[in-house]
Amino acid sequence: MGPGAPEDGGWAVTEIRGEILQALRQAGDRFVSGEELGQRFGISRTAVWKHIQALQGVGYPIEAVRNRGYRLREEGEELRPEAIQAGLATNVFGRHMTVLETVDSTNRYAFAEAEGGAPEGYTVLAERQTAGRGRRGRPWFSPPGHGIWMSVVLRPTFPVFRAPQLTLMAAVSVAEVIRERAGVSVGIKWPNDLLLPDGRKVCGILSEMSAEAEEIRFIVLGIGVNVFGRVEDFPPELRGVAGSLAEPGSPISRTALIQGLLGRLETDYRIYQNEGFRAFRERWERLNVSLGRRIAVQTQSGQKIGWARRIDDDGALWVETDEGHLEKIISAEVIFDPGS
Ligand code: BT5
Repeated sequence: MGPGAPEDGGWAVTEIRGEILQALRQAGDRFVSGEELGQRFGISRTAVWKHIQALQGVGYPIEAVRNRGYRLREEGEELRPEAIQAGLATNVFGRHMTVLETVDSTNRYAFAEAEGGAPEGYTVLAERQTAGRGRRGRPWFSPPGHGIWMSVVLRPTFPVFRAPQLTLMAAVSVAEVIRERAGVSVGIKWPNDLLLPDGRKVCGILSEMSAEAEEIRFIVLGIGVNVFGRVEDFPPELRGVAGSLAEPGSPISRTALIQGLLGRLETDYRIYQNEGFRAFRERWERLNVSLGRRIAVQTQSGQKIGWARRIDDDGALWVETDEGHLEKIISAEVIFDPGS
């Protein structure tokens, strides 16, 4: 049991909602009473009802009937491979696909499948991740039904040193699709974050690579987008820094977003392979919220503070440091507006 508010019986919110869903699935057509669920998870019936409402809000078709309890109907906006593939305009991306109810990490799963020979474009999606990962071992919060937790296997022929640029390319593709299909003006924070207009992070991208010497065997491109969620749906440490595209219950279709993402990513990946990041630079500049900002960059060789000045054809960020040097940053953590 993880830490949590007392009314949640010590469970983390994301865990308990996943467990409630699982219990309803197992019950099939049968109604499960709030009392039974409450006893099972050590929480009150009111707390059960609160979680059910949250799940309904993100699209789970749960019937609630007085004196009988709850039942999960098997339709609605769950992620289903047939529905996603039916509207897919791609040749390879998403043509092989696994959609899981629960997984530790779609990146971990896709990586293992790629080692076993999964082809380029193979896509893994999950309704929830129990150990979603960010960079440097950081966790990625991935509650059931609230987002798009997706990984795509790539088998590029370009050299290892170009791999980080792929994340920048993906940020452009994802930002454009979100703007077009969800109508939210997200901006790109170099290198791998998409931010809402108020600065909260709504999407993170994590590419993980398997390489031998200078040759890439494969890359797993992992994308996490918070689609539905209110402030209180995030754990306390993420409130204020994380945000979602929409409130639960909003008429955004995750299926349509995924179709859009896979389509745009496939097209852009082809362009990138032929022309490199240069072909994306203008699109990146239009979407970026980093340039002109005062930033702190944490690189392997230490911290530097200064102004983000420009991005070059290789996707490197050029920073004018307070010492008066112009430095080229290829990989780093960036903090906006650091205190002095
Ligand atoms: C990232 O790492 O932003 C990359 C996240 C990639 C997640 C996807 S989901 C599908 C695929 N499978 C995986 O296992 N991962 C990928 P980073 O820049 O290190 O940011 C991590 C930090 O973002 C954490 O330390 C938190 O502060 C914050 N964070 C965690 N969960 C978040 C969320 N859902 N929304 C916004 N911020 C979050």
